[in-house]
Amino acid sequence: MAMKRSGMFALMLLLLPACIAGQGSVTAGGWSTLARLPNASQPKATGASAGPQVLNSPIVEVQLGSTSATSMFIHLSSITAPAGKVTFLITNTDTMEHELVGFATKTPAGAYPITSFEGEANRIDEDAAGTAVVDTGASLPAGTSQLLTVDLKAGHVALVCNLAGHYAAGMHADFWVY
Ligand SMILES: [Cu+2]
Repeated sequence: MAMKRSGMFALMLLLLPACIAGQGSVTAGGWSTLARLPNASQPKATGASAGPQVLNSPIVEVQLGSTSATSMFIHLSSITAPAGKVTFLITNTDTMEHELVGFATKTPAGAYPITSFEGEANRIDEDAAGTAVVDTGASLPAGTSQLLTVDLKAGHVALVCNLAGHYAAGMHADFWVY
């Protein structure tokens, strides 16, 4: 009995790399006792059981960061997306916190007056900026990422980081939904 158990354990260890690789199933290796029916088709490479999950919405990669204390950026992998669900993969590449907020508005992202918000100077007034359609909520700590899927209507979105001083340092980007 003890021998059999250790044998099973060894077998599981052997199988482990195949599981980690995640490509296909172990039965595809040919040592399964189940015979494949002649007309059985290969499983389609879609769906949850076929490796990494595929997001159906288009993905826009967003990089938040800075090159100096007064020069900060929002970089986008695409400045457009079709209307509907859009997933933003937001990465804070910096050593400080950043956030991402997007307003549905005709105002160009860089054209907001810098006033104050929530009692803090050197921010734009989010209450007057338009409807918030993108919002990371809390700030992203340095070196972290966040996936954010939102449903967007056609039009212009002004993306900003509105932590004090960050908008003035350049953290604004225009985005268009068509
Ligand atoms: Cu910022």
